[in-house]
Amino acid sequence: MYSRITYVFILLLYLRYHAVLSQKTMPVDNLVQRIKAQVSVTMSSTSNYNVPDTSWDSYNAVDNVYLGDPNTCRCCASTSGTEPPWIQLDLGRIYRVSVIRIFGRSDEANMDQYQDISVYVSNTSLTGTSGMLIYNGNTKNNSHLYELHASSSYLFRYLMIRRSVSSVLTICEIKIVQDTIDLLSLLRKTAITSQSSMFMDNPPYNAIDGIDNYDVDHCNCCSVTQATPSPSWWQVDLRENYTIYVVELYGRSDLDNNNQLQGVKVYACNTSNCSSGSGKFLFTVQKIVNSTHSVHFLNDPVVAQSFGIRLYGNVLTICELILYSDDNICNVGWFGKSCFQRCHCADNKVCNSTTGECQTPLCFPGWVGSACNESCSHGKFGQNCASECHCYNGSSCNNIDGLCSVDHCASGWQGSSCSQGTINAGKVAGITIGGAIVVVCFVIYVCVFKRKNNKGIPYKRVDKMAG
Ligand SMILES: [Ca+2]
Ligand SMILES: [Ca+2]
Repeated sequence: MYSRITYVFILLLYLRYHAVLSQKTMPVDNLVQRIKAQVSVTMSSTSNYNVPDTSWDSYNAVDNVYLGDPNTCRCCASTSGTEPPWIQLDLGRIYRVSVIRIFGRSDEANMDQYQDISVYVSNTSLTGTSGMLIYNGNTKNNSHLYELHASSSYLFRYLMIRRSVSSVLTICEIKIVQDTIDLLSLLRKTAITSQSSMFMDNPPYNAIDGIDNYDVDHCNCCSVTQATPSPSWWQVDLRENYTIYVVELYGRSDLDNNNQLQGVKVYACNTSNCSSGSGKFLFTVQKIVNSTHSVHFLNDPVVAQSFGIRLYGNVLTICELILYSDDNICNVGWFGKSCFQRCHCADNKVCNSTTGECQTPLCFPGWVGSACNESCSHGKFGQNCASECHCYNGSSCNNIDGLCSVDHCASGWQGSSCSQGTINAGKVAGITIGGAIVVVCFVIYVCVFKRKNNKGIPYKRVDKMAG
């Protein structure tokens, strides 16, 4: 009986822990069209074939038309063929991207104009040799489409498609699927939540605790207000501005009471307070999908510091608010502006995008600090920098494995990290000589003692013979 209770308890603990650590992402299609005003396209040259009846302008690669005969549709970008060609897309700032789709010509007779390409991405403007290579080869199965999927995310501002030999490059469209991440999962420790009143023990923080459970009566994971004063409100202050693309709002899972979320109005503010209905109105929750939640893709991404949710004449129950953003959201191991700073968190999860603080306070060996970005001090290495290296002449050692930067250890130390003590050669010689003297003295003493005893034996023998 007890073991079954223990098992259930451990299972519940696991589910709760797992829910807290899960990281939600939301793909948003198509970034290029949504930010078109900021996008620019350049090419190594522009074809003049059949111009002006058609157009091969670089802008055709982002005109949102990608099927049809390019000789008449005026929807493809093409180079002249006199140089190793390239086309470059500048998104205006760094974005987090999950999928890149590159469309070639729809007429197979000219497939060679978009085969054998290399795709590079970068945070800085690309030239003929720079950037990170993310694809090299041909389209699959003679398709007119390249579809590149990131294993985690691509993070870049510039994208360049190149061919290595002088030839024509024709690209009919470039589409980009933006990858956004659950912003509050990174800000739980710093965001400030509040609400108009509290029903029983259901505090405002429960609406951002990351727990995938909407059973308000049992999970202790939803925020709940009283019905009065009206309107009921809940708000979160992110403490700085972020760009939000999608809002996902979860209410309670029991059907009878999902009116505690329906009809709520959601606002975004650029100050710390968003509870009064001021700021930018985003949407009203009209109906609850799957009885528990409501998802809103914002047509125009909103830049805001705080979000407020208001409901008139009823209890307001929010089991979870998820804000999807890609602002300054770095890949695992990076943080800071443009994601140029490293964090070395042992949990292998993203660190705080601003401060670098790890979600779990444990660093990889060789690193310490809340962002795990401080290398061990001179002479220290390993987990928590708790080990010491003793390299020759006070030389430094590697902060991770303790390997010395020179071949030799300081006197008295050995091992690859010079952290194992050894016995000094002079001491060894002293101990050896000292030991030898002791042995010699012992031998002499034994000999003298024996000779002395031997002199008395005849008397004893005499005594025995006499007996
Ligand atoms: Ca096009
Ligand atoms: Ca919750």
